[in-house]
Amino acid sequence: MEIKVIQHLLDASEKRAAEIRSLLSEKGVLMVNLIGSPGCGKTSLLEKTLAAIRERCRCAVIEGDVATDRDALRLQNYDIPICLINTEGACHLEPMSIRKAIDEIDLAAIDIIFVENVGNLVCPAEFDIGEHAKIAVASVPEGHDKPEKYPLLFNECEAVVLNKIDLLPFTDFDKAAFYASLKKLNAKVPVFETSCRKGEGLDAWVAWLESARSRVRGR
Ligand SMILES: Nc1nc2c(ncn2[C@@H]2O[C@H](COP(=O)(O)OP(=O)(O)O)[C@@H](O)[C@H]2O)c(=O)[nH]1
Ligand SMILES: [Mg+2]
Repeated sequence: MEIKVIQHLLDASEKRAAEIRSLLSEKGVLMVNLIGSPGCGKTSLLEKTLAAIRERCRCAVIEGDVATDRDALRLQNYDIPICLINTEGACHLEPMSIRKAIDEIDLAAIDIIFVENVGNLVCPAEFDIGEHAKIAVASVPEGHDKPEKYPLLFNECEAVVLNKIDLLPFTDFDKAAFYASLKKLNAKVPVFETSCRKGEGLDAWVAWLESARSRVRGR
């Protein structure tokens, strides 16, 4: 009996996520879901990406945070709609709160919605929030073994950002090992090596976003 109730909840969540995705697709709005550990550089990546793309694409951000509005405040100078979801302890975002945030955004005036999910490599990977693409954000100081240790995320994602490459000389990060384990999980996934600190590697990532946005628009 209990198992049935849990299944109903999951079905409702999946249904809601599918509704969000079809609404966004109908409006030609791409939604990407940035997932990575605390401190890997998700907000820094958003800062650099918005600076690079906002002249060409109209952007909005949904900020998922356990507590505080710190990340949302960091993005306020970009003059774009920002919806903050404080999960009050929950370790991931869910479609119900994403839907509420989306209903606050004028979709006709937006090309890309960026979601910064709660910093965590496990739960956010398990939940469909209606995004078109999950993006795994990894970073050099976390170590090269993260794809193997958190296979669901690296298996499900449409792109990987490997951030903090400026720190390669100071760590024992083994790029070959990182790519080898990623290949086993998700052979064709594109990887963008970036340094948000130095502003490196962002052009290819931004180009990928723009082509993903064109695909959603062309549907
Ligand atoms: N060295 C280095 N530090 C970075 C880079 N990107 C972000 N950081 C730093 O990493 C810390 C966490 O970044 P933040 O964007 O808040 O990560 P988030 O928790 O994933 O949103 C901050 O001190 C950033 O300045 C990078 O490419 N290189
Ligand atoms: Mg952040």
